[in-house]
Amino acid sequence: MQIETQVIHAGRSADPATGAVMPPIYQTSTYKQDRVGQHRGYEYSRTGNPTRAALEACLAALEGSEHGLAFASGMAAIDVVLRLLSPGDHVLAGNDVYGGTFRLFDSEFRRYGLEFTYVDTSDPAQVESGLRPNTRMVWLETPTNPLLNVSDISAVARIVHGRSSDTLLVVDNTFATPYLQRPLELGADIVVHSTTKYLGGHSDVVGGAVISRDADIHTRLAFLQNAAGAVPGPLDCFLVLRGVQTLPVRMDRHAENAAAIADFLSRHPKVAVTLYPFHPSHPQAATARRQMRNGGGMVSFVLKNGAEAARHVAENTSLFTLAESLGGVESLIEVPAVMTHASTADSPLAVDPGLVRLSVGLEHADDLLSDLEHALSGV
Ligand code: P1T
Repeated sequence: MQIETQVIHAGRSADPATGAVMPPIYQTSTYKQDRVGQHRGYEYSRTGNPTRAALEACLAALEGSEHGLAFASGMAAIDVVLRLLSPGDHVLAGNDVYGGTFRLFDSEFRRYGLEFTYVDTSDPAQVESGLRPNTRMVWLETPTNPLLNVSDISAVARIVHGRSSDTLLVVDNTFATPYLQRPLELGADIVVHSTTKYLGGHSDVVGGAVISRDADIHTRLAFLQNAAGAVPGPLDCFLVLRGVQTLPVRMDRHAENAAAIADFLSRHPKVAVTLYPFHPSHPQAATARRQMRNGGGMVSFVLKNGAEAARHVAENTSLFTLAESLGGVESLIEVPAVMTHASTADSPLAVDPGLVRLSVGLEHADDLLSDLEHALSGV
């Protein structure tokens, strides 16, 4: 099946009890057992819930796997993946990852004896030279948050797996979604998502997911999902399942609008740099075009007048709402250095204070362009 069909049918079937076409929200913590220790597949909702199972099967299928797990947030998903490691293990991560990912790595997992180093993963040579004998995980975001750098997943997978078969390549596919890019098919071992973003698609739910290629890794992750317990509730699973059905049509429009905005910003006299994976000026545009179906809905840009100008633009749009997060139908604007990526301040991952990030929504492109033009005119 093509992904446009999968988003509507994968993981779903009419409810056997009632024929309900939409997955029921099984709002229950526990399940009646027929005999002591004999249940019908579900015993307790931290361990398993039918609405969650439908979402997990759907997301696994979208990433080309059979092994999906849903979590209470993207960070909960990332947390569980790191728990696969042991003290003394080294993680080689991208030097431009989501601020919350860096915060979890740097302030929490480092305390538990994991080592982290950060390189520019868009340059495969830096990945190669960054690997150590104890490297057990390579962590890629592509495109990255917030600079939209693109890493060549196949090239990195060849390097990582060429060196050691037990080093896991993890890709955070939140920005691209499986509609644009399928990391497992390109050689990754594990994909993580913040389903809060494009998969949910409507800014009304917080969630995460982990999809793995290997059944044994999935078994370990499922154990951790139950043992640590950061599971999503059934209503949240329903909302993500509902959002996912329109993922392809939304992503096409997000990308169409984002490309128009990137083009406008790249010609604007007050803008120093425009970052968009499919824009001809993007340093990895060729890799992006090979690896992704379209350029996605995120655009970042640096203002010539720095932090003050960034703040002015972010506070003077009317259609773009000043808010963290991304991937909803409505356009959002933010200043990463002091908002989503504030935790990277004073670290090697610190973000340019003049950078503005846009999550381009599904409004008419002309209205979005006028809104930006108006905000930029006051700089
Ligand atoms: O917010 P949460 O669902 O826990 O997901 C964390 C996360 C993981 N990975 C990436 C690439 C992300 O962008 C995020 C969350 N990002 C934002 C909230 C943001 O505004 O960038």
